[in-house]
Amino acid sequence: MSIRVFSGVQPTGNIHIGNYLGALKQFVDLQAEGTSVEDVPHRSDQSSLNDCIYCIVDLHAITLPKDPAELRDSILDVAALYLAVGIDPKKSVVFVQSDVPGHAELAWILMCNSYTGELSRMTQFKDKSRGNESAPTGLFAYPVLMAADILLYDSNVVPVGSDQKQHIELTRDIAIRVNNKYGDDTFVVPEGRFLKDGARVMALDNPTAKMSKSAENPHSFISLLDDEAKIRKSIMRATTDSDGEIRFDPASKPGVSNLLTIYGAFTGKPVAEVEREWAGRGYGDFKKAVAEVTTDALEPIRRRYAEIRPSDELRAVLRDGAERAGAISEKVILRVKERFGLGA
Ligand code: ATP
Ligand code: LTN
Repeated sequence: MSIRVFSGVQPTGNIHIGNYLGALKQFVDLQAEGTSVEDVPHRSDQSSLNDCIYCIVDLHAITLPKDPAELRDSILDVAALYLAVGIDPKKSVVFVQSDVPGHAELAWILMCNSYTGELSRMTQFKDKSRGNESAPTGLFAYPVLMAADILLYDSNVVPVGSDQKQHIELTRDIAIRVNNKYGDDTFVVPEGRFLKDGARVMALDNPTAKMSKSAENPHSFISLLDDEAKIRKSIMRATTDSDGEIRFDPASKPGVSNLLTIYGAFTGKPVAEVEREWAGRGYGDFKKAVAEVTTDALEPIRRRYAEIRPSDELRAVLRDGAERAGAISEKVILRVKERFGLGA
């Protein structure tokens, strides 16, 4: 039996190199390989190829108000980017969350098995609501919907950026809690998969905060669709420090460390090796090199995206994906309803 991989990206704003290095690149890598059993402790078999499901999580996007026309466009933008980075719809299932009703259905069941206390501790909710009394209930319940996404497909492995660690832990806690109450094989307990180097790409203008789509300064992030001139400008402007030493030390040198992370992730070299390669050289030259490896990596993605985004095939891929995802999820919903005593 193969290992089931599941992940999702929100259709909001520009997908940036943080999303790519933390998540999308892993999606593509996992599609081409069998996951090592070390990553999945509860499985003893070694699969040949993973069974990957990649979702565009539009229900998560409406936790904060969205313009309907923009949302519809963003869904297709992310779908086209999935394919442009190398997700192959013949090998992986690609679909839109709201096209499969089981996500919202399971989310309700899980809400009845999660605690307001544990949800109040989620840092993403705290950051986004900032104690605001009129924060939407959906923003509070967001991690439960994410747990439903994952558990709905009996997922073994969830590749995400390290900012999602807390949500993965919650998903595991809920799965274990339900299994203890309703039977051990109600849910598969999933594992997160985080990249060691590059799991968290920081904002170029403020390297102590994560690179984010919602930043106001366009030079804070590099979108996967930025052209060469914009990439170079954003990297040359990146905040560093005044001691002039190229060394990986995120606590006291966050800007330089972030550039080392980005360079390492795009060249496939461990950060320690990049550090040795650049020891004793200047920030200016290093930034030029970071811009170059970034441009080289993004240029083919941009080219493929321009072909895929206007094509009719995109919607056909999503329709087919929704059908395949629907068939898998229906079986899990039936199992869960049966365990809970729900339905006629
Ligand atoms: P943002 O905060 O930039 O608006 P997000 O994290 O809220 O984005 P998604 O688009 O759903 O929302 O993120 C998709 C994937 O990208 C997730 O797996 C997330 O962990 C990862 N990711 C987001 N930002 C970064 C980052 N700066 N570094 C590494 N991974 C990231
Ligand atoms: N919460 C995630 C997006 C997300 C997700 C998922 C990731 C929603 N559902 C299921 C992995 C699996 C985020 O904000 N980055």
